[in-house]
Amino acid sequence: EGVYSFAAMEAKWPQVWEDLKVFTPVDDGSRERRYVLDMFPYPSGDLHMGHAEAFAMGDVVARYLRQKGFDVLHPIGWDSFGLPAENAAIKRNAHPSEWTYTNIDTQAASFKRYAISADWSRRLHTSDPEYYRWTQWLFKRFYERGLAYRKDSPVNWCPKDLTVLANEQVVNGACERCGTPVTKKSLNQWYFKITEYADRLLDDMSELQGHWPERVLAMQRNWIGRSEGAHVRFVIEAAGGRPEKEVTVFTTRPDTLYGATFFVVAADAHLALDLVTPEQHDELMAYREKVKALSEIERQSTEREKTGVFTGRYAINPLNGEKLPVWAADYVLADYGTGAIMAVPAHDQRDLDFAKAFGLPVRAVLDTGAEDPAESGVATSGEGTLQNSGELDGLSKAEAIPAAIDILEKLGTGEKFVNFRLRDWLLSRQRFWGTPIPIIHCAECGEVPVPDEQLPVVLPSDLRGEALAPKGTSPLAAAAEWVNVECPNCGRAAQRDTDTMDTFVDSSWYFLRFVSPHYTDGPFDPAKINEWMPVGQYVGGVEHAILHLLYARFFTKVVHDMGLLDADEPFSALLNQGQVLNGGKAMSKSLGNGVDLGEQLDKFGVDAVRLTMIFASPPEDDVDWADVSPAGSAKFLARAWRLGQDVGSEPGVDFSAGDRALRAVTHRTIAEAAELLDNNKFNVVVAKLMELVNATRKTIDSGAGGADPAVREAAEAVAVILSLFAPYTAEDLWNQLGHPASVANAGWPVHDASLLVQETVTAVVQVQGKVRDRLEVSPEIAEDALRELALASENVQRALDGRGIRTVIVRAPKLVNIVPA
Ligand code: ANZ
Ligand code: ZN
Repeated sequence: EGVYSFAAMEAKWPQVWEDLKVFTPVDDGSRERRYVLDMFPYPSGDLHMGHAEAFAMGDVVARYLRQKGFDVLHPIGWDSFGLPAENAAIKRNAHPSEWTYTNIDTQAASFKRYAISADWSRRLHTSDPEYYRWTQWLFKRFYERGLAYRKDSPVNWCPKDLTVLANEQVVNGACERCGTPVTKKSLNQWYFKITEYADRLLDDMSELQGHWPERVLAMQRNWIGRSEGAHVRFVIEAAGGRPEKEVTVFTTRPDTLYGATFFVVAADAHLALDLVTPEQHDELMAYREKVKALSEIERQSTEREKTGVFTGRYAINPLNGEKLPVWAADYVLADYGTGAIMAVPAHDQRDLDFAKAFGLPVRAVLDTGAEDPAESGVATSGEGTLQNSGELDGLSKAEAIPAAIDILEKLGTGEKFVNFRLRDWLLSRQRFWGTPIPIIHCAECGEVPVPDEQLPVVLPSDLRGEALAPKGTSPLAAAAEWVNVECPNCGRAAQRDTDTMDTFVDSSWYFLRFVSPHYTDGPFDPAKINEWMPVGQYVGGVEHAILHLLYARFFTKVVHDMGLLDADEPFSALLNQGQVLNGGKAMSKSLGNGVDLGEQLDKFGVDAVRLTMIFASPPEDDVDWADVSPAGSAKFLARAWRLGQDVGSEPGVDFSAGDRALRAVTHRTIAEAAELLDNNKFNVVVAKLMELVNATRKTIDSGAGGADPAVREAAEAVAVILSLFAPYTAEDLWNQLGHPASVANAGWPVHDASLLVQETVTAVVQVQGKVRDRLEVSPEIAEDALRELALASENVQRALDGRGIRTVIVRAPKLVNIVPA
C-alpha cells in the first residue's frame, strides 16, 4: 500500500490472470469473434527489443477489442524449424531440438512476464510432430492437385549454407540469411506451383487495399510482375548437322518485330547447348563456365560490359523472313519468359549495348522524334509512328501492338501472352531441421506419397552434431534406417525423400492451426475454422512483405479451393511496426549498440517499457531507444496509479452529480481514444490519457477532492484505457478502486455525448452603448481573444461604418463595449 512497485505487481498478477483464463476466448458464439495475430517468433535466444515493440502493438489491438466486447483469439506459438538450430547443434554436438526447445522455454517465460494477453492453451511449435504431421498432410493435398512437383532446373545455391534457396530468399543476388552471393546449380527439386495462382494473388490485392500498407502491396505486385505481351515462335534453321528447331520468345513489344536484328538465348539454359553448332561448342562451354561463376548481382548489373557467344545458328523472323544470328548471352535470364528473346537494339537499351559490343545492325522501327539510336547509342521507347515495318507502317505504337499480334495469330506463329515474373516456389532444402517431405521413391512405382495414416514422417532422433554438417546433400540421407523403407505401393525396397521443407511452408498455415491446435482429425477443426478466419489484424515486420505474406496468401487460396475454408485471403488487415533503433541505427553486435530487453525490464518494469514503445511514435515508425524515456513512462504510471489511492467514493456511485468539467474531459478522452485506436494511432491515445490523469489530479487537489464522483469515473476510465498499454499498473489501479480482476474484461466505457458539448456563455457586443451582436464564447475566454472576436463581427463593422476606434472596453466573458473615434 502506498508505494508504486512494478516488481510487486509483476509477481502478483500473472497467476491471477492465468487462473481466471482472462485471455482464453469463450469460443461459443455468444460474442462476436475477432482474431488478432502477431507474426510468431523464431526461437533464437531470448526476446529482444524488436519483439517487445511488435508484441506490444499487437497486444494493444487484442486488449482493445476485448474491452469492446469481442471474443478475441490472440494465440502464440513458435516457428521452430530452421538453420540456426542446426548450426548450433553442429557446434555443440547436440540435436537441434535441444537448442530449439530451450530457447522456446526462455522466450515463453519472457512473454509471460511481458504480459502478452495470449491464450497459452493454444501454444504450438512447428517442429512438433503433431504440427508437422499436418504440414505433411497439406503437402500431400498439394501434390494430389498437381501443385507440388519435382523438376530439374538451375536453382539458387548458397555456397556457404550449402543449400538451395527460393527466389524470395535471394536479396540483391545474395543469400537472405548469410549475405553470401548466390550461384546457380542444376538440381532436381520440389516446387509449389504458386505461378498457377499468380493472377488471383494479384487481383485479390484489391480486397486488401486500404487495409494493408501500400508499400507491401506494391512489393507483392512487383514481385508477381505481370507483363502483357506476346509469344512469338521463330524457326531456327538447321546448321552444322543440327536439325531445324522452333524457339518461342516472350516480348512485350511485338510492334517492334521488324526491328529485330538478332536473337539471344540464355547462355546457361539447356537450350543454348541444344542449339550450338559443333564449331561453336567449345567457345560456348568456356563461356558458360564463366557465367556460372558470376553472382546474380553481377549478371544483372547494367554497368557491366555485354558478353556473349555466337551459336552458329540463324532464326527466321516470322513476319519478314529475315535471318537473325542466334547468340548465347548472360544478360538474357534462363528463368524469365522463355529464356530466349528477339533483340531489338533500336528500342531496348540492353540489346543496343550488346549490338554495339558485337557490331550487330541497329534498325529503328518506331519514329519517336528522337535521334536515331544507331547514332546516339540511346534506345528509344516512347510513343511514336511505325516505320520500316511493312503492313504496320504508319500505325502508332498502341495500334501496332494488337495489329502485330493479329498478324502473328493469322500466321499461326504467335499469340497474345501474359507473362509473370513470379516463379514457382522451390521448397526442398538439403538440411535436417525441417519437415520431412512425405514421399517415398520406388524404383518400380516412382514417387509414392506416404499414406495419410502413416503421417507424420518423424525426423530421426539419432542424428546430431557433425552428422548434420552441410555437405550439399541432405544429412537425412545418412540415416540408413530411416531412409530405407518398403514401398507403400508394391512392398519392394524403397527410399524416403531425404529433403526437408523450406520453413516458410510451416509458417504458411500456422494461423489456421491456431484455431484448433489440438485437433487430431485434420489440420484444423472444420466446425471452427470459419468462425475465426480470416485474421482481423495481423502485426509484423515489413521484411516479410514478399516471402511469408505471399506464401500465406497462396496457401490460404489453395486450402480455400480444397473446400476447407471460406476465406480466400488470410489477413484482412496488416500493421507493419517500425524498428527499434539505438542512436538512429539498427541495433547490432558490430555497432555494439544493442539494448538488452531483460535489463530494461528489470530497471523500469514491463509496463514502462511497453508504454514507452507505444508512446514513442506512431506504430509504423521507428523507435529510437536513445531518444525515449522509460523513466518518464514509469513516473507517469506511478502518477496514474496514485489516483486509486485518492478516490473517495465507492464503486457504483452515481457519476452524474460529479464535477462537470472533469466529466467532460473523461468522456472526451473515451470517445477520442476509441477513434484513435480504430485508426492505429496508439501513441496519441497515450498522450490523451496523460491529459486525463492530469485533469483528475487537479480535481482531487481542489474543491470536492477525491470524494467527487467524477474522480472515480475518471480513474476507472484511466484504468481501462491504460490496460491496453500497461496491464500491471491498470490491474492494480482497478483493484485499488475496489473491482475484482480483471480490468482486461471491464468493458470499454460508454461515453455520454451530451457531456462532450462544451459549455458556452453569451458575450454582448455594443457599439456606442447599442447592442450590435451576441457571441457564443467559452467561459474561460481571454480578454484579447474576445476583443478580436468582437472587432471581427460583421454587424460591428457595419455599425462602425468605416470610423476608427477610440477605445474598447472588455469585460470577459460577458461584455465588449466599443467606442468609435
Ligand atoms: C523485344 C523488345 C523490344 C523488348 C523492345 C523490349 C523492348 P518485362 O517488361 O520485364 O516483362 N526479355 C524477355 N525475356 C527475357 C529474359 N529471359 N531475359 C532478359 N530479357 C528478357 O520485359 C519483357 C521484355 O524483356 C521482352 O520484350 C524482352 O525484350 C525482354 F523495344 O522483346 B522485349
Ligand atoms: Zn513400389
